[in-house]
Amino acid sequence: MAISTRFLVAVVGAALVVTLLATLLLREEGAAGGSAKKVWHAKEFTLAMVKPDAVRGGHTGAIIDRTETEGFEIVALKKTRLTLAQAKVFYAEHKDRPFFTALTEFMSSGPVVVMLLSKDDAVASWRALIGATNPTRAAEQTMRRLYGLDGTQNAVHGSDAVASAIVEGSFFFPELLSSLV
Ligand code: IDP
Ligand code: MG
Repeated sequence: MAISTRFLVAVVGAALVVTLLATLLLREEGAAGGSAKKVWHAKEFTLAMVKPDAVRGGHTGAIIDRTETEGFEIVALKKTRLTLAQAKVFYAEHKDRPFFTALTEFMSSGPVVVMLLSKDDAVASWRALIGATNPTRAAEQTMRRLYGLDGTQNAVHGSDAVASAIVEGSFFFPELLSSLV
């Protein structure tokens, strides 16, 4: 009898934990008036960076302000300076591109401000907010259009996928790796 009581308590306890998790992780999804369904949901992360040109230009404060206004939570933030070797690791995917030397020299030319950001759909929404890679082709009011100088010195970085955000997030904030995956 004692065992079955303990079993019952364990089952009820487990059910409560599952219900609590579901409340935190499930949200309604579906058009207004349409058939809404519950889907599993966890906030997404992205790695954002104020590049050396924008730090030098005094735009860090405006970029952070806009970041919060647009609903991103700043999970972690630091100002640091990449060595040339670190810039080469960070941009390793571009190592065979003609602009690799200019890019890595630029990225190690002065301090950067890196931010780990969280929001629903963080990767895509940050990319939309910063705009196209080349500031002259970026939409009005995007960060790159506002603050970018040219195709290399384009003011801001943003991860291009959730998988990249995890790699880049752990590059700058290795202590937070467990909260990213
Ligand atoms: P992204 O930053 O928009 O993701 P990527 O293609 O990943 O763009 O390129 C990384 C960075 O390399 C760019 O942000 C920019 O600083 C630089 N870059 C990209 N394409 C060119 C180019 O054609 N000429 C010079 N620099 C470039
Ligand atoms: Mg990229």
